[in-house]
Amino acid sequence: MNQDVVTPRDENRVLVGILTGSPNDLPKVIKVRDTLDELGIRSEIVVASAHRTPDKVFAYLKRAHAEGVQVLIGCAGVAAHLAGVIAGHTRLPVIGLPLGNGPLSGWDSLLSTVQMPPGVPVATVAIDGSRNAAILAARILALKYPAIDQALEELAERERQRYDQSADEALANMMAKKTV
Ligand code: AIR
Repeated sequence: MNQDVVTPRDENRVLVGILTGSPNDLPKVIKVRDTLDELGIRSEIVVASAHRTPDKVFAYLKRAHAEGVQVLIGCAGVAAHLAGVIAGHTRLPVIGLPLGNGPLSGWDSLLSTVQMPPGVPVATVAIDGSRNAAILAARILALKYPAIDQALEELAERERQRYDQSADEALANMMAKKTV
């Protein structure tokens, strides 16, 4: 088995390919997969760098096209060209997740991900915006898959309930969770 691929948990087809520039990014990138899991969307994570292992990026894209992956997410820190390079090699929608590593706290990765030339878009989420990267991928997929649209509605309802609590209720729920 390829050790660079973190395999998803369910048995459906992989719809989202998540590429990330370094194994050191994984703690943040796992959160993308967790949110996709929450929505019932199968994904896979591949460690591949636009600078250090470009051939691996291209090999993955070839496989992803062949296997019917529908949305790609490129995650990287510092000089973060991964999402842009991916977007230059596919017509699939590409989401960029700039990571807040390094001495510039993610400003470098934000700008190098978002400032794409006309014709090669990367839909860039916030620095370390792992959850939004996943939800944006789900919204794209929801145009085609009603079950994902339904899962997004249920997620939104859970969020509504969470933010609709009074402070007392929220504290009681937090305490209850602590004692479980
Ligand atoms: N990176 C790797 N190849 C190209 C880039 N931009 C990024 C990784 C990681 C950062 O460089 O995504 O966030 C530092 O990588 P490392 O492996 O030195 O920790």
